[in-house]
Amino acid sequence: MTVRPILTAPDPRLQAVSTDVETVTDEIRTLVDDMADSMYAADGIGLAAIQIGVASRVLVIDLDQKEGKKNPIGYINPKIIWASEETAVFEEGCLSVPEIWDDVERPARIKCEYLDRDGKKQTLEADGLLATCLQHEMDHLNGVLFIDHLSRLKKSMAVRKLTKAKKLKETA
Ligand code: K2U
Ligand code: ZN
Repeated sequence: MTVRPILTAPDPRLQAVSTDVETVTDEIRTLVDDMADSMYAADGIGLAAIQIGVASRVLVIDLDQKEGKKNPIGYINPKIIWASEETAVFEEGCLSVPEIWDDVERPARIKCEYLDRDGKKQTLEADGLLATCLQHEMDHLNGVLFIDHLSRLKKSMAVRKLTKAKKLKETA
């Protein structure tokens, strides 16, 4: 059980483009476990490795957290292989963009290929919250935050709020 600190914007490390995992090793499985521990500690439902400062293409998502039951799924080297023309709008938030929530429009349905924690190739069809969360997390692997999808004005207001909050936290 290792909870690792979650980077918060503004932080240049969050703009890194993460690199593919060569081989799914015990080290990668420990990374997935640490990501899950860190996600649960922050009351999240998804987390990308870059959010704990590791620039590897690894995600963890758990939409099934009920009454203490945990079912974290690790997604290694995830790729979207198809996305619907139809879109859906969800109000998104992010553990790395505290206290900011806004609507983001994304493809409503996606097909995704990834390696599971045993290194086995998996294919997944997702819609609803899972489709949104997967796309949100895969944005992180490309150095993109959900506020990058907002209007210029909304993004600049968000960056100003985050910068002020970070300065206050650092001087407290
Ligand atoms: O990157 C993240 O922090 C993942 C989000 C999951 C998510 C974001 C947008 C749409 C669907 C899922 C967090 O784990 S969950 C949202 C959240 C944000 C701040 C505080 C608590 C929960
Ligand atoms: Zn996020």
